[in-house]
Amino acid sequence: MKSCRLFAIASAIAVVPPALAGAPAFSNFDDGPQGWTFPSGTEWRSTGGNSAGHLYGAMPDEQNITAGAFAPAEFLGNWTSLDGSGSISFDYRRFSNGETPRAFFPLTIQIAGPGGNATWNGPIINKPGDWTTYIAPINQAAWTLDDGDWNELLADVTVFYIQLELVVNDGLIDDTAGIDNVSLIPAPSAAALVALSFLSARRRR
Ligand SMILES: [Ca+2]
Ligand SMILES: [Ca+2]
Repeated sequence: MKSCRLFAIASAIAVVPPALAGAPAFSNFDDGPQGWTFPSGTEWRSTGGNSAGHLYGAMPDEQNITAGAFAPAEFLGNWTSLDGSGSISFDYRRFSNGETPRAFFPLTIQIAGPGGNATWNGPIINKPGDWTTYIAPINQAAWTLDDGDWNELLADVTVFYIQLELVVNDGLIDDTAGIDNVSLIPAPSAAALVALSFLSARRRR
């Protein structure tokens, strides 16, 4: 009887989709890559982030636009409850543009799953600067649906990718960039709430 119950519990656990269901996920990379995976050209560094560890990309010309990082399972799964209210927050820093930058791509996040795939583009960063926090709201208007259906995509997100390399170089010296503090936030971000309260305060005047 006991083993039957255990089996039932184990079966129930096995069919629970991987992660999320509205829970926040966060990576600060302070003690390692924290489950993120990346192609050559990207690496974990224990210092230099915002703060401590971060994911760092050093991208030679031959690898133009290939460095980036894939989120672990805790960021994946059913994003339906985030639609319209959740957001992705991450810190990005361009350390250097490398040799002879020829073109700059905007900040890029891609999500994909059985239901389709979509791309979020942020601002174009064309010069080195400090760590800056960027927010990608999770609503269809903020994304380009490259394939499939937005609702079906959010129902099962199996890929969440942040592009690190955004400079096309004509020279051989690497452009370098980093990401830190990636979070998936169920409710509007603190920054968005501050902006909203500021706007409503202005409106009240
Ligand atoms: Ca960090
Ligand atoms: Ca490059």
